[in-house]
Amino acid sequence: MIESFRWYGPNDAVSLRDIRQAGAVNIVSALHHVPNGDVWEIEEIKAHQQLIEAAGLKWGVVESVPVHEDIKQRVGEYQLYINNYKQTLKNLAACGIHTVCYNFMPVLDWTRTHLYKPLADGSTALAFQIDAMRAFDLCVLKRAQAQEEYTLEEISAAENYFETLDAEAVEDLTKSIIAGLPGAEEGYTLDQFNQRIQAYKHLSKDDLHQHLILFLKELVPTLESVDLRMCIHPDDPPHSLFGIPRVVSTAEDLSILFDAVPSLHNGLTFCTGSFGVRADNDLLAMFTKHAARIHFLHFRSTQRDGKGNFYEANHLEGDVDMYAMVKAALSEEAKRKHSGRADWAIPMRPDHGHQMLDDLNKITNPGYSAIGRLRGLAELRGLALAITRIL
Ligand code: DNO
Repeated sequence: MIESFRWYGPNDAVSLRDIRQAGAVNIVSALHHVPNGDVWEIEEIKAHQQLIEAAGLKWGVVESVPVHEDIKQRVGEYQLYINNYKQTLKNLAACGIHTVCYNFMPVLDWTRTHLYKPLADGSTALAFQIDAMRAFDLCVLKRAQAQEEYTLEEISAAENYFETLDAEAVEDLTKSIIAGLPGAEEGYTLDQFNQRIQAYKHLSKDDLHQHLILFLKELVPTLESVDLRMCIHPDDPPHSLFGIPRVVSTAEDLSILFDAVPSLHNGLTFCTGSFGVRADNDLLAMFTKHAARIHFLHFRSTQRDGKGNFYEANHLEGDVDMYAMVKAALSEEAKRKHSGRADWAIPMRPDHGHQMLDDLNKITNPGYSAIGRLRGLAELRGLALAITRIL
């Protein structure tokens, strides 16, 4: 596995030097300043790449080139945005970057209700609390259809939860959900958010699947001609929010997508933390089935409580069997190497980490402080070394 770390660019509180000291060799980054839908110009890509190379590191993975909402809904200027997307991919390949992570989550990227859940050891974790999500939907957003989509019990639990919040807590919750977590290229006001959601009222899950498939079918010839591997990131959390469909959450979703567009350039980012939120996702089976097209690994674990709530656990704890996942990744690499695949080494980043130690006193990107991820990487590195020795 190529040890990788996400870097948000020159404004990131975690510097490239910090990342190098964590032992990572590969950078996962994006041109966050380019507006969603615009072409990433070669000069811009090169300027970012030079910063990374000057620190003795390599920019090996883009996370993410965002997919414009028009493409997801297939409305408005979607054809222009698809053409721009292709041009961006060509430009990245021309600069020597051949792995691109993206997602197809409508409106919101990854979503949490609480960004600083205190843990027993004094560190903090990202968390998702279902009553908080529903309380926001029913009592803050006041989405018209919400009353029909939830059961009476769910509504009363959400309303009771809402009663416990003061104005500041309501604002914090709202911000956590709609202001955009790091890497989400869009944040909204309540009004904008409501409008965006309404735009999906007439789109079914099947429609969204088809829009994704059509998008990929258009990209494949470009991907193959410049040998660029796209890898879709699963929905996080892996279920519908606010009544909007999500189509990369389950084993069945993956089969639909990869049966329709079988090229190996249509790949997957295997995020154990996202898929792992569903108890009905058999992570190892999903990994094994699609192993050949996994071009990027996000390793982290979550702890579920069986009621729809979860928090992010330490990398080797929680519900994910990290030993099994690392072993599966290393076995896939060995298989690829044996068959002569040039891309046998798979980039892996420790995904998120707890805010801990000195980072508790710093302003950091939620989930992306240095020390929590350093701990995650160190633990994963040790696990991988031990498994390699016995494979
Ligand atoms: C969260 C990340 C997401 C992810 C995008 C991929 O930490 O895993 O921001 O990068 O959804 O497109």
